[in-house]
Amino acid sequence: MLTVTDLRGADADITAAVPRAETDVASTVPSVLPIIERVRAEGAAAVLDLGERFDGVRPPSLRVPDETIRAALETLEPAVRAGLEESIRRARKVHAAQVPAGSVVDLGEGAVVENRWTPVDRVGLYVPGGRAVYPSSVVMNVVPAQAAGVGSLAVATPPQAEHGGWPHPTVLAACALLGVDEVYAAGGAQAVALLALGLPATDTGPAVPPVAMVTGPGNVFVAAAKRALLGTVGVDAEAGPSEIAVIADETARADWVAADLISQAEHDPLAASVLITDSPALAADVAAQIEQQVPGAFHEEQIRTALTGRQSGILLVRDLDHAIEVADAYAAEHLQVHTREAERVARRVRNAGALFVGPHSPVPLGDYCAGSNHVLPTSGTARFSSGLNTATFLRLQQLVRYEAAGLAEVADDIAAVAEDEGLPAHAEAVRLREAR
Ligand code: HSO
Ligand code: ZN
Repeated sequence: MLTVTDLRGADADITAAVPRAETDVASTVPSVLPIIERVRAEGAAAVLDLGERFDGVRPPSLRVPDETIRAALETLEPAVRAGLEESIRRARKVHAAQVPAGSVVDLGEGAVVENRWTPVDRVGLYVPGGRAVYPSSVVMNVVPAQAAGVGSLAVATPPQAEHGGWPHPTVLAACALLGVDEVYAAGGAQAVALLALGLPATDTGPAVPPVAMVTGPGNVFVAAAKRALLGTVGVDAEAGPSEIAVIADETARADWVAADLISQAEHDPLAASVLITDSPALAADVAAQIEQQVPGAFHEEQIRTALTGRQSGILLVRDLDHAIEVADAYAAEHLQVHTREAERVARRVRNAGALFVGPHSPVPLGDYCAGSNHVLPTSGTARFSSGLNTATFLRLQQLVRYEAAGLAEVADDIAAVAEDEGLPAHAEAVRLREAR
């Protein structure tokens, strides 16, 4: 199923060997603009009408009542509840450890600059409800926001015909476990507009204050709406299809590597699964294992499409140094390392959303219960960005506190540069204070 590309030759082009799937968000932006304008003009009625049109059901009310959220938690299967609770517990520990300390820097007598981290006031989280319903993603978005100290959190998630127009009950239950009680039955571009623009109070419902940031995965319409509203609100990165790369040598277990590659292919026909190995024998074993494991899989067709797509494949490399070079060029969302001295190899990799070290740290562990976050940079963006984390929801503010002596110390420096920039009023504002 997986195409083999031999990169062992001296003239092999690594960059060309790591092709990727692409979704075209830009061309979808024009189609979401009228939706955003309708929500701005008509408020809740527009969101409900659009839900009826796009999700096939009109929710009984836009805001999901507390009793509905509570009922969803009460009917949640105990094993799923326990799994989500463990996921939350571990994620809370890891994300609490990410809160930056801030600092006070003394630059001389009467000259202090403080670096202070301040949480965003209010965040809107989009939770998809179509092909993929992921309560685990509710955890991964809410936990860092709460760890950052975000005071107000609203969730929007599509109404579902099979649940009487309310959102998916496991998503509601996850909200309840996380202590989120403001949930709207809204999906797609209209949900992003609702969160970003807010709603005025009407006779049918109270006002919805606009959020400062919208985060969370979604389809191309959600991504386009976030792009269109960027600036009005802050947004997180656009999540592309899932990606897994595995660096493996001949010590790796082919059946485990194959299972890990299949696991992420199950997400999406455009998902990417890439094996990077210096062992032709392992490559052959993994390919054979895939042929054995895929038939009969629950998402067989989707997995086949993903594994045979041009975004997936086996890359044969000369040695582990070369493997690291290829992994860095690819900059996978998830990178597993199954080699001798796996940790030493992993520490040398620079570009990856998250690294999974050794045979007992498979990506599904990180998807649910490692404590790490599963919202990670895709499509090579790990070269310059991070996964969702506590700092995503924090702003760095600087408090500048200079006294007369501190200002006097740099007054001439300011004046010289300000005059040079042709901005004498800048110089004057400082000199005035010296003239006392
Ligand atoms: N692997 C996905 C996250 C996820 N997996 C959610 C299972 N549920 C992110 O790339
Ligand atoms: Zn996954």
